[in-house]
Amino acid sequence: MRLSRRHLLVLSAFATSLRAGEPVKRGMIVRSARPEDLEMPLDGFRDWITPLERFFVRSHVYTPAVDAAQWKLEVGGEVRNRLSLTLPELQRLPKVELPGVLECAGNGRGLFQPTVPGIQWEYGAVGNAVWAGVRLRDVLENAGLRASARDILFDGADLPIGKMPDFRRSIPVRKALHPDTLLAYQMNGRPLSRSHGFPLRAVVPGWAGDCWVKWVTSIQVLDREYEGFFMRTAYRIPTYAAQPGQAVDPARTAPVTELRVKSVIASPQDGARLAVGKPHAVSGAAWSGESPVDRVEVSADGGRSWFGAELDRSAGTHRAPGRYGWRLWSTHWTPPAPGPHLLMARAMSVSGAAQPLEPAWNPSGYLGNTVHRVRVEAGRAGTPAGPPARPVPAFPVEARTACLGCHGEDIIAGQRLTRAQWERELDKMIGWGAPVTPADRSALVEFLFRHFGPASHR
Ligand code: HEC
Ligand SMILES: Nc1nc2c(c(=O)[nH]1)N[C@H]1C(S)=C(S)[C@@H](COP(=O)(O)O)O[C@H]1N2
Ligand SMILES: [Mo]
Repeated sequence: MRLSRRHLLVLSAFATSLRAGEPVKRGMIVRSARPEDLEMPLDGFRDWITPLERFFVRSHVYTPAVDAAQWKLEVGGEVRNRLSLTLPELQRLPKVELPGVLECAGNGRGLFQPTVPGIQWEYGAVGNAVWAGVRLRDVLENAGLRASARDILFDGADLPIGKMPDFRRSIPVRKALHPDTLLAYQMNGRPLSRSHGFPLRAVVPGWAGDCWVKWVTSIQVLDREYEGFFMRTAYRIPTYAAQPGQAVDPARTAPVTELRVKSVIASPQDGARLAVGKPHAVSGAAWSGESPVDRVEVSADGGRSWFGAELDRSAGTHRAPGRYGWRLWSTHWTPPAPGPHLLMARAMSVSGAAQPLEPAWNPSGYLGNTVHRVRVEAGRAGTPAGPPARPVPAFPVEARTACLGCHGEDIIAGQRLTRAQWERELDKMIGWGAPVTPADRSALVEFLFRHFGPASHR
């Protein structure tokens, strides 16, 4: 057999990733190929521990390749002793292991109505892994916090693209000193992969993924909250009930912190055909920030009545879920009559929080936890016809020149935005360095709005 040069390149790239022990992601929903934003499909909610091959990826910029031999963790700011630690030095501290849910603050954004800009995640920007590393507290105690210490700022080895701000985030000292807050070097028993933050990442159990900084190289102890873009502008939610579709008052917003109670139905999936009069398994996963999941209930009648699901009975649950791992749940439901049926699942936490039936809207699409609804069809033969996938239209030359220098069409084609939202998106991208000429701007907005407007479906 003769192989072309292209084949050899592909094979050698594959061999390199195998040698480096990088898991090859399989069957993921690609929201953006580069930067890498990959979503886990719904059947991932059948696994108690999400395999690395299926774990979602959310990276604002390109994945850095960190050389572990050169790598150091610098600790400074409001401390008595500055530290500079190699990986083996860090690993001399006691090793701690815990299962925990990592969920992107924007998970569920793609379900928001009115639609909002950003990666259009539906359900799977979340996973449950076993994290292992050292307590952040142990590192901070070695450095010696000064009385002025308020927030802990993480920076990673990733570099901004164009003129975008660097991804840096801070968490309050109270959360940083919690014994379950880690600097992890392992995920599911293996060294962190490149996509997930090799060689070191923050693990902030119960808090949204944006706090879980990857590729950490620097920890600065601040006497205040960090004031960069990813604290002051991004990752903020209104502290009051926002009006759907309306701008919020920036003065009345706060950083996203704790995750909300949530459950997702893994099986059956939307459009499934179920036999009438036979019991069918209904199952999924549930999690809930810092307060554990108390129970999960299922409704098959539009929410008029609810019945309890069993926790942790599903196959694959071999160990205690811990305080921050998700819980697999399952129950059975027998379709009483032919026709369409609506299945819903809602989780409640020990603290008394319940998943809402009606969505709570916010302009950046954060912390969406509306009750998951699955439409099934009882008693009819044949395979369901899903909506045909719409092909991505050809980008005109001005869009290719202005927009495809840093990322592909995918991140753009996933959006469903109004003209005003596209105008704001263009301002943001121009600020980051997109070469949009004033003469081309209105044609560009028209193109984007016509193909990727609020009513477009993909
Ligand atoms: C200088 C590099 C650069 C150029 C040029 C650029 N973008 Fe982006 N864009 C980015 C980066 C980086 C991201 C990912 C940001 C993130 O994940 O936080 C992004 C994300 C996006 C998103 C997702 C939503 C968001 O705000 O994160 C949209 C939509 C988008 N770009 C549209 C465009 C359009 C339209 C153009 C052309 C006018 C364009 N981009 C040109 C760098 C660029
Ligand atoms: N340095 C750095 N850390 C980061 C990010 C990033 O872009 N750069 N993305 C954050 C966000 S928004 C999320 S949701 C999680 C995703 O982690 P994962 O890719 O391992 O699933 O990493 C966080 N840590
Ligand atoms: Mo995120």
